[in-house]
Amino acid sequence: MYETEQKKERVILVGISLSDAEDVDQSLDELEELARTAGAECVGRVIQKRELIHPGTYVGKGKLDEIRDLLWETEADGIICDDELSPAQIGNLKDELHTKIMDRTLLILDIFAARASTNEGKIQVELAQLKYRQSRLTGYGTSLSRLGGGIGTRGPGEKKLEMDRRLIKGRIARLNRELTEVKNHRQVAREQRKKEMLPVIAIVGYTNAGKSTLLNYLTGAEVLAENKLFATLDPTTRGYQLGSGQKVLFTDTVGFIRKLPHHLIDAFRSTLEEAKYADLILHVVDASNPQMDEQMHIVYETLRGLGVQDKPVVTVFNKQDLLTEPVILRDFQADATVPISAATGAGIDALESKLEEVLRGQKALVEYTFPYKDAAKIQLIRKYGELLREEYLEDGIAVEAYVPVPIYGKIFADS
Ligand SMILES: Nc1nc2c(ncn2[C@@H]2O[C@H](COP(=O)(O)OP(=O)(O)OP(=O)(O)O)[C@@H](O)[C@H]2O)c(=O)[nH]1
Ligand SMILES: [Mg+2]
Repeated sequence: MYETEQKKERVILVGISLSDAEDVDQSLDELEELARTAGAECVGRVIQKRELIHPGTYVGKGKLDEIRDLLWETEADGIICDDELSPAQIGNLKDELHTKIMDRTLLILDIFAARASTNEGKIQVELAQLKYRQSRLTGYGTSLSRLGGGIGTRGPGEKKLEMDRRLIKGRIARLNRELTEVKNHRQVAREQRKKEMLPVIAIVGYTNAGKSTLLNYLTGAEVLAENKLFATLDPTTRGYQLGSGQKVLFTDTVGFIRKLPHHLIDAFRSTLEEAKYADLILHVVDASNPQMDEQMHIVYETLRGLGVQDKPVVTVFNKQDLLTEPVILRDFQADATVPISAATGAGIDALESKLEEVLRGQKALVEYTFPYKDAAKIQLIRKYGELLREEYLEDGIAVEAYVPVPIYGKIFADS
């Protein structure tokens, strides 16, 4: 994903095991994947069991010696800690280890910087990066231009972030203004969609679960789907007609990950909040991933953090084609679950029926005989709802249909 005009950075991963050891291994596997995505090579791992993260140096004194030796042995260029470091921790680690100090947040910001393609995405990433850096310049020296290359120096659109502390404040203010404008646009677009009365289905899930692949399969959208973390940053919305004729809008958006940096959540709030305005959440789970349960948990936690609650959820257990042995597929937080493969199309019909069923639950059932003069109302039902039965009787047209609640109100407003 990056031009490798410079040699790959060699890094050592450092993690803290606060509770069980298995957890930290999984987290470091993911950190390694992130590092690889950012173009670095992992040459070692150091894990420390501690009750608390060391407030001064992240790890304890003994571990610092171990890291120092490993740095020397492997000739690594730096370390990446699995949690976000405080400015003081960065400074102290730098003094102790004399190497480049990075953390999970920096890594994720770096990947986002390379991924952002729309104007909105670029503004959001740069804003998150500057906020992260603003308080940490001491760890790097006073100017970012002394950083050299590699992880942590990339800006959106391959622009290098070279900026002085004094300039950062002004730049942040400007980006904030631009972002407000973009948010207004997004709001207008949302209003427009609302007018169309189409149910909106937000596709959410852990990064790399197959969200974009599913959107592409369903709607023929050409969203980049890649076996890389955070392939999608910008929301894409596409119309689609479910089997029953019900038209819907699908929105694909940025994936979630554990310890998603709060700078990013803040900056990307308007993007992430797409789910908040949806009528239904389509939760995509990579059922072939051994960490599936943990990932589902993180998705729900993140949704809660964004204030997305009390919405109907349909969970798809994706990548069924990769399962060699039966796996228990359960999601107690979902209204329905469907096993699918977005790659082969298996289970997609069942998914559509489930979506219809759940959407129908949000609609009002109309069972009514309309006088012939009200034929226009039946047009309305046909356009926005799902007409189940229509019978031309002597005294009018007998109709049985599901319609969105606002349309229901319209139909019966004056009868
Ligand atoms: N075998 C198999 N691979 C799949 C399936 N669905 C998705 N993939 C692969 O999984 C990888 C990730 O898919 P994406 O659609 O990019 O995942 P995403 O959830 O959009 O990921 P981000 O945008 O990074 O959050 C790609 O390499 C897909 O080809 C599936 O059903 N079976
Ligand atoms: Mg995607």
